[in-house]
Amino acid sequence: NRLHDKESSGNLFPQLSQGCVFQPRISTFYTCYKTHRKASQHSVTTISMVFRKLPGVSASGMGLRLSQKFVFLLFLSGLVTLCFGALFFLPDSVRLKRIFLSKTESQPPSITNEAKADEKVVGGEALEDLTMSRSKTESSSKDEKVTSSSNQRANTDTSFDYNKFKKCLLKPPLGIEHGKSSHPQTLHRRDKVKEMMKFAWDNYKSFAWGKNELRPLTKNGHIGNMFGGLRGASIVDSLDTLYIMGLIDEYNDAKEWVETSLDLNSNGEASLFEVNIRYVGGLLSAYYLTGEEMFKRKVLELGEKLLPAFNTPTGIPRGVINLGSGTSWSWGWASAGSSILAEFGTLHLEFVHLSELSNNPIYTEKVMNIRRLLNKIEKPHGLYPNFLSPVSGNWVQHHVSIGGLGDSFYEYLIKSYLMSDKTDEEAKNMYYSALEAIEANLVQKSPGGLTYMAEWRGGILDHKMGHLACFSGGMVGIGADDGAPEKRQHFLDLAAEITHTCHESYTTKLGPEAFRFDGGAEATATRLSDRYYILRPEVIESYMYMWRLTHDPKYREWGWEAVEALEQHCRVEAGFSGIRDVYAQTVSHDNMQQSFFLSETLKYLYLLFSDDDLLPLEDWVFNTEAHPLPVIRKSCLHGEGGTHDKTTSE
Ligand code: DMJ
Repeated sequence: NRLHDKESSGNLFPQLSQGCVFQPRISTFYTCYKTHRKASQHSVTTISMVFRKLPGVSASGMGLRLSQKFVFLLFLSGLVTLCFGALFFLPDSVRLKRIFLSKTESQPPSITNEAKADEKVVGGEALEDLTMSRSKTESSSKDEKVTSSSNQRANTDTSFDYNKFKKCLLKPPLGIEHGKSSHPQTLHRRDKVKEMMKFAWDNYKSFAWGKNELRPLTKNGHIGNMFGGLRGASIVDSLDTLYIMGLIDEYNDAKEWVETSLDLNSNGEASLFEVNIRYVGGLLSAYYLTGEEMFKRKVLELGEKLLPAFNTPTGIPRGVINLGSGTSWSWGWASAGSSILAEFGTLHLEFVHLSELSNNPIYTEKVMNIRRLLNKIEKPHGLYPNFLSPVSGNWVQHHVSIGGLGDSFYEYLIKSYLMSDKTDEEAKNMYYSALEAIEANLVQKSPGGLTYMAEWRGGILDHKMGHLACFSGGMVGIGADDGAPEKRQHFLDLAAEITHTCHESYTTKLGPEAFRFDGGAEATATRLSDRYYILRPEVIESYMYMWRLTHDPKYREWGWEAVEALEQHCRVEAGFSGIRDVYAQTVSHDNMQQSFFLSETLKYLYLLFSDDDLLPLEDWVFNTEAHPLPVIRKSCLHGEGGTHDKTTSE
């Protein structure tokens, strides 16, 4: 420790400091000392003066030799410790790691091989693999401060009254006739979307049953590394879509799989965000729509496993959690061990429902703590940057985006307000202030007259919009009504303009991952690497909301264009696949049927061609993976209430 101390080194090694830079590690210092030993007897004398301070070592030659052995042994043991420690930083797939650290093995070897094979495929997955690299900042559930006063274990009281909940809805969830339109063309289009869902599902079932996603070209399953060893992402993501489409045999198969095969005792490393939006969101929706107690049991069990991610000095969760051990860490690519706004800011809806179902406030406390910190912290120009330190609670970089890394945080502010039956004033205020800052700093008009949301890097605008940012048409739309009265029409116009811009980016009927508005570009991708389309829903999501809000027929027409393009470019023999270049004449498929295609893209299309009484927006709020969650009417749920008309369909 003394050698470590800069001040002592300055006093003790005045001469050595010229030939041998002081090193924090004793081994490095010793090597340096040996090199200089012969050249400088003076230094040796100085060193011996130092070792005289170590117990049992004299300044004599014998003492020096002993000290050399001592230091050498120290060096050796340090080396061994270092090598062993380095094992922790190797990927789980490395054999050495599996041999030495069998407890950290997260997947059986066969799965590891499969995941390895998966790495070769390009597209969205390249990012997925990259995202799983670790950052240096890691926490264990045992050694960091627990920020909640509640019991960390979510002791659950499962006495939630489902029948009462149903009575508190204003309308029947599936409408009078399952949202069936009386307009023949609309009905025909909706049937087509249902057929697409059945096709996507049947192929998943035939070739990838139980795996996370289908690889439609190679006709096999994909596991990936986002879900911590959990399986069946496409099944859990599809439950509600199958149910609302009336694909009841398929829904029953999915339900049976969840009951018998969804194993929550996995010990892998998961994205807290992805597990929350897909698994927690999917199971919650399935429970609320069907009343099956099994879904509630599963989701409460899973929710409890996510709690240790919040054990950080600020209570801001880290991005990755080991579902078995509760250890969490930040993404390797996130600067300085930071957490991502769109990840820790996209938990609110699901966690409030976990508290509702378990009658345990701990989940709400966790997300309210995040809210408190974000509300309090100083915001550059009123904007929320994408990276925040879970240790200091400060912003790490001033990069702001309504697309990737930021997107669903804003979405969850307005949806928290709507889901609270418009009682959560704090969420409302945060949303409208954020929107004001976004309008003042990010919303731009292109030379060609297109409205878009640019990205902001420390005050400098990047004139690009991601496909992900296209959800914002719908978001601004659903928030329009509750804004200041003089701004309502303005918000609706803004929502329509953004949706129009996103439609413009679909020049070939499907749009690229990112498009630009500089160098003469008008909503087009200028880089080859931005031209892929991975079956994302955001543009169609905005069509659906804008249809519900305005009933302008153009939104249904635009939705139909997308259906035709999906059929033409993405449908292959065994499912639907993303494509690598939306501008290419010859289509090249990425061999992935993303689970969000079943949960979001096809669900939003189906709703677009349904009447508004299928999942009415007065009663339901869609999470960011399109899983419908009911509005919580506290006074009704916990009082005498009940407005549901008994004559309605179930
Ligand atoms: C989905 O998993 C969610 O919509 C998420 O919020 C963002 N990206 C994908 C779909 O593009």
